[in-house]
Amino acid sequence: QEINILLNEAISNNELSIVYQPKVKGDGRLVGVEALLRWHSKIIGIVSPAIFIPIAEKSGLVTQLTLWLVTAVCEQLHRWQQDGLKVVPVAINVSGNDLDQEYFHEHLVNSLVEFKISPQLVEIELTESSRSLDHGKALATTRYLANWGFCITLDDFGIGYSGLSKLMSYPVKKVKIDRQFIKGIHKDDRKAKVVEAIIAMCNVSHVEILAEGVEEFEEVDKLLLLGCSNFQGFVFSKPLDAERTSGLLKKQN
Ligand code: G
Ligand code: G
Ligand code: NA
Ligand code: MN
Repeated sequence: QEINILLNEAISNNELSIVYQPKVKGDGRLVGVEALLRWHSKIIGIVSPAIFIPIAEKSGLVTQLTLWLVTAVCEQLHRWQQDGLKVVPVAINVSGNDLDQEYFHEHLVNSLVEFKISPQLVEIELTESSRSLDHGKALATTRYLANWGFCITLDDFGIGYSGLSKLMSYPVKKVKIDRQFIKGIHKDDRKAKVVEAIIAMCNVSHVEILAEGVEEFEEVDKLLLLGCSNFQGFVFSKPLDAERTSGLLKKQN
């Protein structure tokens, strides 16, 4: 496909960038950020990751993108630390496809070592890709990364094929409840009940919860009542470029 050919050159053409979306407590205190890819193609303009990530997952190109992002994030953390900023953990999205690759975890660890970044500063958000997977290998890679000290987080929890089984068998520290369950939760009793059940389940296994896609303060209030205390969404902040993220880090110092 044409997009694949262009995407293949995006890295060498310097067309990729990263934005960071804050993760916060109910009072707005910053607890982390999620790194999100942006692609500005010189030929077809801005392309949303919602379009190009699924294509890259099908072609296998996604792992090149992930590894580029990992290196760029480690470089950024290194710069922030050199500037004397108090950094927060940066989450990266890792697709099932990445876990399938032979040397993925070694590349990840090598980037950390190269830039002298503590693994505690990198959170791995596992997203479910549609491609069929080698489950044994994915589990082994995830365990390897957890042993290195990376925080393992289940992304988009509640809408995937294997969320519950991963919650039980993977070394999971955190769960991000999919925004589908969050939107309008303050006026939808069924959503509230489902989220309450997810929270109860996570409490049993000492897994931390974050609500994603929070767009209204009424949702925040409801979620706080239900026992969720970590949030990400437009009501707090959109994804920010590196410079604005630096500004945010300075403010919390
Ligand atoms: O940032 P935005 O809402 O436009 O992202 C759209 C989708 O693309 C989301 O599902 C997000 O998780 C995904 N996405 C963004 N950046 C990355 C990335 O670096 N890797 C992967 N695998 N997915 C990403
Ligand atoms: O799938 P993932 O959780 O990685 O999705 C991250 C994407 O969600 C980002 O691209 C971001 O733009 C988008 N996003 C972040 N906050 C909100 C929100 O409050 N509402 C909606 N609709 N999308 C959001
Ligand atoms: Na994510
Ligand atoms: Mn998500």
